[in-house]
Amino acid sequence: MASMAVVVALFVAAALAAAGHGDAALVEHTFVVSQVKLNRLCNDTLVTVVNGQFPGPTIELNEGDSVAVHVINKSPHGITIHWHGVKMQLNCWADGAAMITQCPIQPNKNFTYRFDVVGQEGTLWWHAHVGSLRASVHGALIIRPRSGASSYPFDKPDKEIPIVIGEWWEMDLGHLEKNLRNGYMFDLPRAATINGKPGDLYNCSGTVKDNNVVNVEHGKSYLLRIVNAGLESEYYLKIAGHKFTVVAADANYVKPYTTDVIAIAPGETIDALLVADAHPAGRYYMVVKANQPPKPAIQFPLIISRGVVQYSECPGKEEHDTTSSIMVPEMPDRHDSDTSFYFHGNLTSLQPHPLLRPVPANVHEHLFYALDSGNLCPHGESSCINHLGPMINNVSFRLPATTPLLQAHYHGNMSSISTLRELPDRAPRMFNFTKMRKPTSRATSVRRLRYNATVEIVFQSPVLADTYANPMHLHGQDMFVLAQGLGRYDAEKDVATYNLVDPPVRNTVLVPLFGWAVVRFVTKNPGVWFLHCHFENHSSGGMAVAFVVENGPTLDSTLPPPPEDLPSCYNYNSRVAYE
Ligand SMILES: *[C@@H]1O[C@H](CO)[C@@H](O)[C@H](O)[C@H]1NC(C)=O
Ligand SMILES: *[C@@H]1O[C@H](CO)[C@@H](O)[C@H](O)[C@H]1NC(C)=O
Ligand SMILES: *[C@@H]1O[C@H](CO)[C@@H](O)[C@H](O)[C@H]1NC(C)=O
Ligand SMILES: *[C@@H]1O[C@H](CO)[C@@H](O)[C@H](O)[C@H]1NC(C)=O
Ligand SMILES: *[C@@H]1O[C@H](CO)[C@@H](O)[C@H](O)[C@H]1NC(C)=O
Ligand SMILES: *[C@@H]1O[C@H](CO)[C@@H](O)[C@H](O)[C@H]1NC(C)=O
Ligand SMILES: *[C@@H]1O[C@H](CO)[C@@H](O)[C@H](O)[C@H]1NC(C)=O
Ligand SMILES: *[C@@H]1O[C@H](CO)[C@@H](O)[C@H](O)[C@H]1NC(C)=O
Ligand SMILES: *[C@@H]1O[C@H](CO)[C@@H](O)[C@H](O)[C@H]1NC(C)=O
Ligand SMILES: [Cu+2]
Repeated sequence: MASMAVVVALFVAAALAAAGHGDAALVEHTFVVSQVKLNRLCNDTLVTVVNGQFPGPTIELNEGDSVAVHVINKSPHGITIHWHGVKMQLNCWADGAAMITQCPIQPNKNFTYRFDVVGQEGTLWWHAHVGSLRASVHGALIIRPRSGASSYPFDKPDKEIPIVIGEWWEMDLGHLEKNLRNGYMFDLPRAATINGKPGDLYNCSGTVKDNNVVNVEHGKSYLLRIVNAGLESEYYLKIAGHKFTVVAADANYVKPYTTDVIAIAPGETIDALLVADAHPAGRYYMVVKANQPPKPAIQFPLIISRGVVQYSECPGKEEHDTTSSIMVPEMPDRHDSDTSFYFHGNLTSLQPHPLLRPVPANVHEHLFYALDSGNLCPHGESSCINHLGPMINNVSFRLPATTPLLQAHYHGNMSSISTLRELPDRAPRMFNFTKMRKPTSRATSVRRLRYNATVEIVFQSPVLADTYANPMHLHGQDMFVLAQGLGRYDAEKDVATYNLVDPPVRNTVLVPLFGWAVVRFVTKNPGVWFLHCHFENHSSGGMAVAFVVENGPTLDSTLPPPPEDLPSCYNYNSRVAYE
């Protein structure tokens, strides 16, 4: 086990006990970030984690609560923590995106993130937002209604169970990030994990201790709070002999949707009810299987993990017969992208609900973002074939080297960032986003947006082979996902398919493989908000842009000054541009 002796100073304030009182509470945690050796797959691997745990601690709170997380960095890396999906109204400083909103917390330093969670209910998560460290520095963030679980818009479950899907990397994550930034994209995790466990399909495993075990009682219902914290794969999740009723996605309620398979891309979360109604003597595998693009995309070994669902009250049996067979679900094919397309297409928001707003009608900014990868190689394709630069509209994003964008923006000297460039609103004229490896270039691309503007973005994935779906994640606000489709977006006919009545509301939109998706949001939150693909592969490489949202006319639409102890960038040089 962990060689470290960290005092896990964790206390959750009155919030949890006080369910039903409706008073806002302060929820406080201490996150000690350090490197520990964890044993998986017959191997001790040095990993960076919070409080010695993989995945890290779950934060639980009620809507309206305030959160204070004291991050103490005992690791050798610069650290930031991003509160994925939390809206951070007028609190961009706490968003935790390295070099976008803050400098990393240096080794042996500490910083306290303070934020309120308002107007959101469901499952979100937190993760490191620097380099590729989020692979092991992450955990769930659970928001219950202010008056407790009794005001869920669905039958109160008997129990709630976080299911954090992750990936186990045996390589140094700093090295991984360096490779990705330099356009080398062929590193792979050793295994997928469910709540940190790779399951029994791998060598050096094969016993119950390698499986995540969910114990259920017959007839009871369970709310699975599912997070995909993996770096590189969308996953299909199934439990043999059981169905799910999806009730929320990205901490927004959806109309109950019954399915036997869940598709979840990196950055997405799903809340799903599971009723334990199968034969209680049986045992059932819970499987997560990576959904991978078809040939001619490079074919990787299958990334899969499984856990077990078992019934604790098994009539006529004292204990489960560990040799009895466990029922295996029939999984979608690894190249099946239709199941994901339909799963995403079938989600609609739960209307009416007090937390849901109507879709804004008048669009002020029409953006068309072509997602692709170009060739960053300065001397032509043949000399450095692996220099892929993921990009939006022919600009591959690079972080500013010394001053975080938000700091520069706040002080009115954005122009001091020499790599800054305004991202064009559409792809270049001749850009047909069908063929990879056209030349591209790097810049700190930003798009300025005025306060209270309605923004519509059409995201277009490449339509020819050897590409990926792209889960695009927006910080600081949720997006209405109006439509998705295959092939090239065609305004003439596709506008007619927009769902302006009950579209799902998400912080991450999966732009389908060979297809497009359209989102809308209103800029009500001044600051600098990162928009990026949540495949680490693509985000480290540059499929990203920063939205600079101006202040509004009033004090309550103006970004307050930064916290006094916001980390400074002194000596931060781990990010060396390769050009
Ligand atoms: C956090 O840093 C401050 C300033 O360096 C220091 O005074 C304080 O003791 C530190 N707290 C912890 C818990 O390390
Ligand atoms: C253990 O991990 C190291 C990298 O940390 C790797 O080189 C080695 O092959 C692994 N050993 C096994 C048995 O998987
Ligand atoms: C990373 O992305 C590139 C470009 O889309 C793709 O060619 C490559 O196969 C991906 N690698 C991994 C490990 O996902
Ligand atoms: C397990 O080990 C065997 C024998 O060493 C090897 O052939 C096989 O590929 C390994 N399987 C996995 C999933 O690593
Ligand atoms: C919903 O899913 C079904 C199959 O599961 C599919 O036929 C249908 O097209 C989907 N609806 C949308 C809007 O994607
Ligand atoms: C930006 O402005 C701030 C405040 O005026 C100043 O401290 C800082 O040096 C400036 N940075 C650059 C790069 O000009
Ligand atoms: C896309 O561009 C490539 C090269 O730039 C060209 O060969 C191809 O014909 C174009 N495809 C379409 C559909 O325009
Ligand atoms: C994309 O950017 C590169 C580098 O600036 C440039 O050479 C190329 O012409 C651009 N592509 C298009 C289609 O405009
Ligand atoms: C935001 O814009 C809408 C119209 O798009 C307007 O009705 C509303 O009053 C504006 N709100 C603020 C705070 O400016
Ligand atoms: Cu992507």
